Amino acid sequence: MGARVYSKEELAAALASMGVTDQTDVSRYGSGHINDTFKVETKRGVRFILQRVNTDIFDPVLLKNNILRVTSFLKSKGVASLEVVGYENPWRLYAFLEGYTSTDVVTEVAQAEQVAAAFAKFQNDLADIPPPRLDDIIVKFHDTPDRLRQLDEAAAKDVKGRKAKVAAELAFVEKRREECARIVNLMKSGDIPERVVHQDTKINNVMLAPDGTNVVIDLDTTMPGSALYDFGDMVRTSSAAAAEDEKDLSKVYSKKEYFEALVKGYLAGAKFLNEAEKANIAFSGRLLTLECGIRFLADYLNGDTYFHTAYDDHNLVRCHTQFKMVESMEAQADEYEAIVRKYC
Ligand code: ADP
Ligand code: GN1
Ligand code: MG
Repeated sequence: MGARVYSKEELAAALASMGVTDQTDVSRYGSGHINDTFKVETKRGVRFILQRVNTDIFDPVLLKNNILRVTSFLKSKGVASLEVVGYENPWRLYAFLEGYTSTDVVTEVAQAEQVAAAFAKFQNDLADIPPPRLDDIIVKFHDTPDRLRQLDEAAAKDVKGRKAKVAAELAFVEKRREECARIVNLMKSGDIPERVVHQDTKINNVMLAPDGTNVVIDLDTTMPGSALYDFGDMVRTSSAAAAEDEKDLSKVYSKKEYFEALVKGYLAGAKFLNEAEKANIAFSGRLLTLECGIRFLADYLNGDTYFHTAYDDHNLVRCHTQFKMVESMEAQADEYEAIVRKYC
């Protein structure tokens, strides 16, 4: 889906509903695939992030409730997080995190360790959020077999006539179908516990501070799930040598030194993991990356209705990088298992 265009009046009305009338500039911001995000400059010199929640994907009422619960709980603990300045569905206004940067690819080893530490801390910080259980904002979000079912459905419908073009990609998935249920089965059996986790741990969902005190953002999918969803999805972008939409696949692979930094940073903070979780740390990277590739492929077949795209084959390009990452992790599986053992 290409970016929706908003009129100046529409943006001004949204801002006014949340008490801001002195904006000097409102411009598109960031590279998120889901919401519409704007940076707001004001006469006072204070900056904000204005966001229109994607209501095709989220139930805005449930989402607002979860976000307010999570952010206020973190605030009560003194944890640096997103600060909600206004929330008038489907719009919301966050304080601009000044002095932080955001990136789509890891550029140095230390960054990977810091990002992993930030997500381990996030899971620790939310472990004692008071009941009731947070809502399942997107049901079966990381249920990989269900993502396979959605891919099968998209291929069967083939609404855009794209299926013939992706025979190799579908065959790639087919070969790995069996292993897709491993984490959800371990959750069903109770071997892997449910925890409050982020579920969208890509590198640009962390704001990086020069001193490494990074802040986790994009809290929309913070809900009950497996800790491994977070670690696995982290490996997907934070061990990657190139961007998620790099077209030159020779540049795309999982970097062992970044993976090691992720394991080190995550395990130093995630002391709560049980044996079944630890045993599947390396596997989770492969699985969550495969799952994301499956989602890009399904969206491509569906005619690009879910993720924001900038050009026709954007989702297919993203699918290719994810599958290349999976192959790279498969080729290094023994080394990655050894790294996990070293830090466990
Ligand atoms: P999406 O759900 O579409 O991914 P995000 O909430 O992740 O949207 O926001 C998109 C991008 O906007 C982020 O990757 C980050 O670069 C930037 N961003 C979001 N919130 C803030 C904030 N409070 N301060 C500064 N930048 C932000
Ligand atoms: C989306 O919102 P964003 O861009 O941070 C998606 C993630 C995917 C990611 C792939 C709610 O994340 O699940 O892993 O794109 N978020 C949602 O880049 O579906
Ligand atoms: Mg995001």
